This record gives sequence, C-alpha cells and structure tokens, in this order.
Amino acid sequence: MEKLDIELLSLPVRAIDRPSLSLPVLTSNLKKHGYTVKQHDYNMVFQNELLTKYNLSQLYETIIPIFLSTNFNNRETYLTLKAFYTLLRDVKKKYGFFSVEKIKEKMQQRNFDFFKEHKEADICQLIFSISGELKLYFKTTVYYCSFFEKNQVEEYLKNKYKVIIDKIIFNSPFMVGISIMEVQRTFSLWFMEKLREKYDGYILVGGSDVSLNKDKYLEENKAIDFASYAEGEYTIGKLINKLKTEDQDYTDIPALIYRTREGIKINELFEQCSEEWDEADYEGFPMDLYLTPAIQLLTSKGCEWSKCQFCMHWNSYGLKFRQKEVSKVIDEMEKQSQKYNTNLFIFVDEAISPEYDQQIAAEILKRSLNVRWMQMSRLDEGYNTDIFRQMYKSGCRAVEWGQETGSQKVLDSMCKGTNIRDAQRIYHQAATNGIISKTLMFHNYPTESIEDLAMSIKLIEKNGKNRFVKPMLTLRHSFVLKLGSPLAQTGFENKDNGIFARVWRPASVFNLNAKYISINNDDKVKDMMLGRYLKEMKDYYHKTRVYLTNNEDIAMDLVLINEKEKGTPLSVDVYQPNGY
Ligand code: B12
Ligand code: SF4
Repeated sequence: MEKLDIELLSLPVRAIDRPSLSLPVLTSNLKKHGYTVKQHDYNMVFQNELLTKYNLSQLYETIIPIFLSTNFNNRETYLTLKAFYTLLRDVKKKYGFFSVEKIKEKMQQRNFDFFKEHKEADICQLIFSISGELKLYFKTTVYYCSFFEKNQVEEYLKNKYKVIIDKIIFNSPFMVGISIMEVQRTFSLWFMEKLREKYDGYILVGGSDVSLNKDKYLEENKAIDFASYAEGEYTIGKLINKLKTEDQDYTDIPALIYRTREGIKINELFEQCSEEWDEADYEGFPMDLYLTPAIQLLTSKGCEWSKCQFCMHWNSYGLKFRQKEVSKVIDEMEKQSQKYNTNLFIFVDEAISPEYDQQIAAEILKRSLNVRWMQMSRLDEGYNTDIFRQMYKSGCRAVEWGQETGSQKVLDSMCKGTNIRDAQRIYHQAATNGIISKTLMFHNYPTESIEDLAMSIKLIEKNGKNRFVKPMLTLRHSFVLKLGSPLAQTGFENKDNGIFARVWRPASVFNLNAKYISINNDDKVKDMMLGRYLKEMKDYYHKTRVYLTNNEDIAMDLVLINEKEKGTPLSVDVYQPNGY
C-alpha cells in the first residue's frame, strides 16, 4: 500500500449547513502535485452524531448539568451554559429530541417540503441554534474529558476522539495537517495533544487562525511541529519533500513557521506565491451529511479595496489581490452542480465588483445553467438596475452587503469608500429586481456617537420593514478591535489619535481582540437604544414568521427560495422583496 503523505483534518466547531473550502482546495492542489492525501471533516461527523435523540438526551440529562454544577461560581460561563440547557429543555418539551433527529435526516436527504408545517420549520431553525451552542459543548468538554474517564461518565466525545486517533494511527500518514479557524482553536489544540501521545509523525497546522496568531501556535503547543500561515499550497508539498530528504534547512519554504535552536522562525510568503487556486475536491468529505446541498465558490483572493481600517480579512491569503477568469469559476460551478446534484452556490469572496458580477451573470446565462446563487459584496456605486436584472435572471437571489453603519461620518472614518446614498439606491434597485439584500452592520465603532447609532437603527428599521433588506439581526454585535488591523495599530502607536481614550492588549495568548475605551464613551445610552431596537425587530420578524438566517445557516436563504420557486407552500416567510 502506498504510504499516505498527509491526512488533513477539520475539527469542531464550524457551521454545518455546507462544507468549507479550506481543505478541499488544498487537497486538490496536493493531488495535482502527486501527493497522497486524505481529508476528513470531523466537525460535520461529530455534530451529525450529536444531533440524535440519544446524544441530545445525554447532553441534556447528564453532561450540561455536570457543567452547570461545577461552574456555579463562574458567573459568565454558568449563564451561557444555562442558556444552552434552557434551549435543550424547551426543544425536548415542545418537540422531543427524536423530531430533531428526523428533521435533520430529512434535510440530509434534501427533502425540504417539511417547510409546509410550522412545527417542522421551527425544528429546523432550532437545529441550527443547537449546532451554534455545540461550540460551547466542545469547548467545555475538552476540559472535562479526563474527569469523564475517571468517573466513568457515559459521554460522546470521550470515546469518539480515541476512535479518530486510532484511525490516524492505522492510516499512518507521514504528516497530519489540521485546519484551524478561530472557532476551532480550543478543540484542535486539545486534540493535537492527545494525538501526539500516540502518533509520532509530523503535525502541521494552518488556516485563518494560524495566519493571524502565527508563532503563538508553536510557542504554546509542543505537540505541533510546524505551522504555516496564509495559503497552504506553497508550504505543504515543499515541507513534505524537505522532511523526506532529511534536509533541515527550511529557509526556502514560503510562509513556514518552525523551531530552530535560536527560537521560532517565520519565513516570508515570497512574492512569487500568487498562483491560481484549484477547484475544490471534496473527496473524503461527508457530502450527504451537510444540512443543505449548497457549495461555496471563490472568484478572487484578497480585497481590491483593502482600505477599511478595522479589517483583517486579507490575512489568510497571499500578497496580492487575484481574480480567476470567470469562465473557470463557472466551469467549477457546472462541475460541482453535476457531481453533487445541487443548484445552490455561495460565493465567499471578500467582495465581488459590479463588473465581475455582470460577467458571472452573462456566463451562467450563456450556458443556460439553472442555478441559484448568493454572494458577499461592497455597496459599490457601480451597481445599477441593469446589473441586478441580469444577476436575477442568472439565478442570483441574495447579496450580503458590508454596510457596517448608517452614518456617513462613521463610514468615512472607517475608510470604507462607500456612501449612504448609493447604499439606499442599491437596496431599492436590488429589491425591485427580486434580490434580497442582507445587511451586515455592527454598533459601537469607536468614532460612533449616539446620533450615528440612531442613524444606523433608522436605516435598518426603515429598509427592513419595507422589505428592501433582510436583516441578520443586524447591529446585534458590538465592534471588535482586531489586533493587527490598521485601526488597532493607530490606537497602540499614536497616543493622541483622537479616537481612543485607552487601548490595551487581550490577556490571553491567542485572543486577537484588543480592548478599548473610545473618546465617545456613551455605552449605557447605546445599550438602551440597542436593547429596544433588537427587541422590537425580534418580535416583528418572529410574529411575521420570517426565517432570519445567521452565520450558522446562511445557505437556508437559498434552500427556501429554491423550495418556494419549486412550488412548495412554505410556513415561513423567506422575506424576498415585495412582488417576488
Ligand atoms: C466564507 C467565510 C465564512 C462563511 C463560511 C465559513 C465556512 N464554514 O466555510 C461564514 C459566513 C459562515 C463564516 C462564518 C464565520 N466566520 Co468567516 N470567513 C469566511 C471568509 C470570508 C472566507 C473563508 C474561505 O472559505 N476562504 C477560502 C479558503 C480556500 O481559504 P482558507 O479557508 O483561508 O484556507 C486557506 C488557508 O487558510 C490555508 N489553510 C487552511 N487550512 C489549512 C490547513 C493546513 C494544514 C495548512 C498548512 C494551511 C491551511 O490554505 C487554504 C488554501 O489556500 C474568511 C475571510 C478570509 N478571506 O479568509 C472569513 C474568516 C475565516 N471568518 C472568520 C470568523 C471570525 C468567522 C465567524 C467566527 C464570525 C462570527 N463571529 O460568527 C463565523 C464562524 C461560523 C462557523 N461556525 O463556521 C475569521 C476567522 C479569524 C480567525 N482567527 O480564524 C475570518 C478569517 C475573517 C476575519 N478576518 O475576521 N465565515
Ligand atoms: S471590510 Fe471588506 S471591503 Fe473593507 S477592506 Fe475588508 S474585505 Fe475589503
């Protein structure tokens, strides 16, 4: 049997509505260069098994109560655990855990006509809420695993992780590569320590969180041999080759982070690392377990604008903004559509320009593909009625816009490069052409005054109630100052910056969220305004049975529109614009 070069893993916790792109893109590249590779999405596998009557009952009856009783004095953790417990209690009482398992299975069979019934539609939303709360379960369980073992508490994870490690030992790969995004960090770090006890091959980590935290991964965790920031394509193959020749000079491997006698070294991501990325290869991923058939596509890497002061998005990619030829992107769409029997696609670029959107629409129409798609974008002035009309015709049904705030003054201080007048025009034009606009906004940017927040609330209330936009409980999140962003740099380097009264670094090692007090310190009044707005919005959308999606279930927007267009009577409102 040919020895496996690398086994790539994605561990809890990530969204389960669709597969992520990170490992499938790497797998494709590694195979192209002749490496033997296996990939697994254990996040999906674990969550699928937890979302069953047996395991949900165990969580509700035994595990969460243990967490609660041992965290009684730890107020913050206790309250979040209590919220999870209450959610499970309500689900059990109202619907029973068996219904959760059944609806999950229907979704996996792509049988969504249960949306006819109120009760079943509610259960679907609750599945995503439970999945969101499982973050807390995984994060907490890793600290309790030895307690569960010692006290022989019957628990899912304590048995499961060993099975996974045994499988790795059986496959005996030359290297294990773990993909880590912020939400996967705690579990992945713990898992690697357990893996190290049995596995003597190389352990490599990469992904968006490693791109931001870089050397901290090697500093803090002896189980890891190597880390790699930005795009793994430039690092993994070269590293495997080098290790196989036992050459220990790693200086020519781009973006590699490694230990030397003098300390941890971080190699540069050399200029030439700007190749095109490969089509995703999902072999090994449990494609029939994801809760929707939606597939992600990427047309570009990086952001053409790249000026927003708060943003760190370009970090996981190489040096330059790059864009694929539109025909190649639509080739991938066509292939994935046939291979996975789906017509639902989500573009996950930082932003797509109006001109490129026009090309996407034209290419889809040229090939007469019957697809439904959505994307994320900037409120660029170039969008107009003609473009939206073409986009709709080609199957676009929703755009997530980076609105950020309803105040021009705050937008300007962010260097967002967009304006409120265009935004309003775009929402109107998109809506009259059938496209749902989803607005991403946060509150408490350090230059935001009470009047600015009032403008944000007004913008979203007005457009929300007119069906020009579909909120994602917009404004709920407070602004997070990310270390490494231009704004954080201003805060730390320029004492008289006119924005911050005080800035300080996070206390824990991997935390990238700096703390701050802005000069406009109006937190209490803002909290009151937001509390009222959020309650009103929540009540309004709840009463009108609007299915609001969030980061856990974005793909459901497409699923529901698809069902509606197929003629399934829906018990929920997808919140398409009036007339659609
Ligand atoms: C699409 C996207 C989403 C989507 C889909 C996520 C998914 N499940 O796939 C949605 C909207 C759901 C989402 C949600 C969130 N996201 Co998001 N998201 C992105 C985005 C825009 C693109 C990610 C992507 O698919 N890129 C394409 C693939 C091919 O690139 P990649 O994943 O980076 O992989 C490459 C490298 O990282 C590397 N690599 C990856 N794995 C490995 C492994 C090894 C061994 C090696 C060597 C290399 C390597 O090589 C890969 C190929 O080049 C990024 C921003 C960005 N530009 O990266 C943010 C980003 C990943 N998201 C982020 C965050 C914080 C979130 C949320 C936690 C936000 C929130 N508070 O709710 C949630 C988490 C939800 C969840 N439970 O999954 C952060 C992560 C920061 C961090 N420290 O990790 C990012 C980087 C944005 C940012 N800078 O703030 N997100
Ligand atoms: S917030 Fe969006 S538009 Fe602004 S720099 Fe970041 S990715 Fe680009």
